[in-house]
Amino acid sequence: MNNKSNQPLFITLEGSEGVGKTSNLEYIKSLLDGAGIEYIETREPGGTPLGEALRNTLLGEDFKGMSDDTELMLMFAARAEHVAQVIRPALEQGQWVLCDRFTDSTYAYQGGGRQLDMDRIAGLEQWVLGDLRPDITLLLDAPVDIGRERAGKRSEPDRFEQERDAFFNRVRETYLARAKQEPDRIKVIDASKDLDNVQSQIKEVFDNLI
Ligand code: Z5A
Repeated sequence: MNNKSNQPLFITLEGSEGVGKTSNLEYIKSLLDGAGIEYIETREPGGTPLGEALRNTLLGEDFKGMSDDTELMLMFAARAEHVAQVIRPALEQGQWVLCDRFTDSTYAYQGGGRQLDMDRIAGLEQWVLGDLRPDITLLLDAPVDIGRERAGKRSEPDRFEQERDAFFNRVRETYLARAKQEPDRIKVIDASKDLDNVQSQIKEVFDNLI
C-alpha cells in the first residue's frame, strides 16, 4: 500500500450529467495503476447483479412515473447490496474502491433535484452505511448548460436526463453546498475547462493522496 495513511481509500466521483465522470475515470485508473495501487472500480446505482437490475428500473422507461419516495428507497436498496457485497469486502481486503457516484448523488438528485427531505436521506444513509463514508470525493463541477450540451451529443436521455434545467441547477447547488460543508473530503474540480486542464486538477488531488 502506497497512500499516506496506509489504509485503502474509498474514492467517489460525483457531478451532474455530462460533466465528464466517465471520461476521467480512465485517467484516475491510470494514476492508481501508476502508483501500483490495488483497487476495484464500481458504480451506482449498480455494482452488483441486483444493483444493476435496480439501475435498469431506475433509469429506464418502464416505471417512469414511480414516486419520488420509491426512487429514493430503490437507490438505497441498491446501495445496501453494493456496500455489503462489494465495497466493504474490498476495503477489508486492502483494496481501494473507486466508485462512480455514491450517496452525495442521492443528496444532490433526490434531495436537491426532487426536493425530498434531507433529514430523511441522512437517516437512510446512517441506517445503510453505518460509519462508512467516502474518504475522498472528486466533484466535477460545470454550469448546467455545458454538461447538458456535452451529454446531449452522446446518447438518448435516461429518466433523469429528461428533467429540466431547474432540476439540474438544484442538483449542482446541492453538490456545491455539500462541498462547502466538507472541504476536506469533497474536492471541487472545475470541469468546464478542457480535458487536459481537468486532468491536471485531478492529478493535484491525487498527488496529495498517494
Ligand atoms: N442517481 C441518483 O439520482 N441518485 C443516486 O443516488 C445515484 C444516481 C447514485 C445515472 O448516473 C443517474 O443516476 C444519474 C443520477 C442518478 N442521472 N443523471 N443525470 P450516470 O453516472 O450513469 O449518468 P450521468 O450522470 O448522466 O453520467 P454520464 O452520462 O456518464 O456523464 P459523465 O460521465 O459525467 O460525462 P462523460 O460521458 O464523461 O462526458 C460527456 C461528453 O462530454 C463526452 O462526449 C465527453 O467526450 C465530453 N467531455 C467530457 N469532459 C470534457 C471536457 N472537459 N471538455 C470537453 N468535452 C468533454
